[in-house]
Amino acid sequence: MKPDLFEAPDYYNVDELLTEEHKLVRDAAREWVKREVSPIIEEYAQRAEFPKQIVKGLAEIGAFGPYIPVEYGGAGLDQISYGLIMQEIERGDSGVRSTASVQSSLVMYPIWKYGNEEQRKKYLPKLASGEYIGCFGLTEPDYGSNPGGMVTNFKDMGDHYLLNGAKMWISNAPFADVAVVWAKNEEGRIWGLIVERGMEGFSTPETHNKWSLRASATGELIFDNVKVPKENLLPNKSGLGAPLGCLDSARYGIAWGAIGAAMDCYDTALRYSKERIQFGKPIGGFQLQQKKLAEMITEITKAQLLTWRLGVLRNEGKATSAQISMAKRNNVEMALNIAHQARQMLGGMGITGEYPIMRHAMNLESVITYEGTHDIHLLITGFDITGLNAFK
Ligand code: TGC
Ligand code: FAD
Repeated sequence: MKPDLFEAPDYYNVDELLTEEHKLVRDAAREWVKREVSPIIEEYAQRAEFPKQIVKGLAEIGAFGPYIPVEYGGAGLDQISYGLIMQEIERGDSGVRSTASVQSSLVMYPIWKYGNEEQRKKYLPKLASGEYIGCFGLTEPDYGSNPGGMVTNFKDMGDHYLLNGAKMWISNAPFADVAVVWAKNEEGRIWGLIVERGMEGFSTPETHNKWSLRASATGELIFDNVKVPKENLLPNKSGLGAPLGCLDSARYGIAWGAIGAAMDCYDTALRYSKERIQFGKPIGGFQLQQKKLAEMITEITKAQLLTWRLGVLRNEGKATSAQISMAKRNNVEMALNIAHQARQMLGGMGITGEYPIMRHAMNLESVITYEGTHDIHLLITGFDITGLNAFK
């Protein structure tokens, strides 16, 4: 892969909207990605392997629990810093951002928000330092967009719960130490349970042959009469709103992350367009290529402003789920379109691992599907503005 010469576009001086702390956090993450992710990521993606050696670095830049309070090992940052970290990591690779998203928003967040003090103290510091890696089990083979239909269940056996069922498409599953699993009790109410690797009857087979998110490990969670200690139930929230609340945090991070992937594709295509000579001049001098670049920077700028504003609303505790949903949908589609356009601008070179564009494009095919598909997010906006539910 070519050396990482990334220069971040900032067409509307969005940097002026950031505090010194935001910029310090962002720049530290950017430097770390250049040093530790860019040189190795292509090789790991080609091998379909998660680079486990970067876990410690992810913890050091605050990517595990950016907004979790310091007393639990988190970085205690605000929502914009959290977003900027996700942007920089996904500039490197969506699969690496996935690992950070799952750890922070889907494992640490529910333990922090829905867990008790003992659970917080037991798990959060280890997750923040990367000593433990977590995963989040919501999706099932027959219940993806419609997680409320889940059939994974647990029974109260007096001194423990007995968990049965299966989850699929679970990021980090193959090597996770702990899983936050959503299951129904005997009354059909959804609760979160912390399941630990090593519990009898719990297995995590890896999902192979993915063309997308190859540097992120995906797998199943299989529960065959797993005895879960009663103290592992997250006691403070139940119902579908509990896992969906975690998704709000993760979707917000993805809205920022997608900008990172788009920036990398744009920056690569812009540089290439000035260097690649055809018909006696740089291809960037042709109107058709300029149209692509002009549209890319316009869309990135719009996404930056949308996401920054959403970050302010999140900091004020005012962002709605539907607002987050809009940003996730818009920014991921924007990034995927830019990846496709940028790939074309590199001609044949665009399909090779010499440049990051094809990897981003393939990764974004997962990002546009997980955390709610593009269509589900359109329906969430449709429901929000009309008050009419078109899901069912
Ligand atoms: P519905 O009846 O609308 O809602 C049930 C309850 O949940 C509440 N709620 C939310 N709460 C918090 N945040 C949200 N975003 C919420 N959306 C809804 C709602 O108020 C209600 O509460 P209550 O108290 O009235 O019971 O539920 P529904 O069954 O009609 O479904 C709605 C729908 C389709 C929007 C929802 O199921 C959905 O979002 N589906 C998409 C599924 C999804 O996103 N799955 C993601 C799995 S995790 C993942 O992909 C991780 S990838 C990570 C990585 O690698 O980076
Ligand atoms: P389906 O729900 O079967 O959808 C198929 C198609 O039908 C989609 O186009 C969808 O938009 C459309 N559709 C569905 N319902 C409607 C409707 N009402 N109206 C109109 N169209 C509709 N899940 C986890 O729990 N944890 C994870 O860590 C995790 N990581 C993932 C990692 C990867 C790489 C991938 C690909 C997925 C991951 N997922 C994870 C699962 C992901 O959230 C689901 O794939 C996603 O929610 C969609 O579910 P599905 O694949 O079953 O598609």
